[in-house]
Amino acid sequence: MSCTLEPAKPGGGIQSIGDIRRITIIGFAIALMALLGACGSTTTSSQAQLSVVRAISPVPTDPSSAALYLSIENTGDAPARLIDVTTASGTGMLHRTEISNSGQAMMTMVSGFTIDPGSTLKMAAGADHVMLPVPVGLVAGDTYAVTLSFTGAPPIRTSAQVVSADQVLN
Ligand SMILES: [Cu+2]
Repeated sequence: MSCTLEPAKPGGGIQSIGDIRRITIIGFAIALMALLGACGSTTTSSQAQLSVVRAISPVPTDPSSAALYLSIENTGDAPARLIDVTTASGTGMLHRTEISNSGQAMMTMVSGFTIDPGSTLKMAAGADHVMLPVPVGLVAGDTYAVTLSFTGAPPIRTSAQVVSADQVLN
């Protein structure tokens, strides 16, 4: 959307040069207010509003890397895209699990997950997930910090809960 400056139309009844100057200034001020108002409303009316509903990780089987299942809700009116997940230990990879023609589950790396307005991105075992480096020695009940980066929304810092493996299956 673009902002257009409407030409100011000073009214009739101009009596002198002084009046013309004053009307021009007032007209400019009104046009400027209209411009700012129009631009302000276009930037605030359409944006993603994200909240992390759930962030769980099964106890890592590999000591320094874990799967992370996020649920992220978008209650805004514009889409956002999760493009990066990091921990203090490094950057994760966004994975999608696909079933091959031979019936095998295969993980493919993707560049992001789009979260449409009014929808929730629900990662799960055997579906969308994040694989990421985590602190060594995590046990059920621990938490670790993750930073989620998006296009279309500011980053979110949250904490992932480490749970027993059977708890991620439901
Ligand atoms: Cu994976």
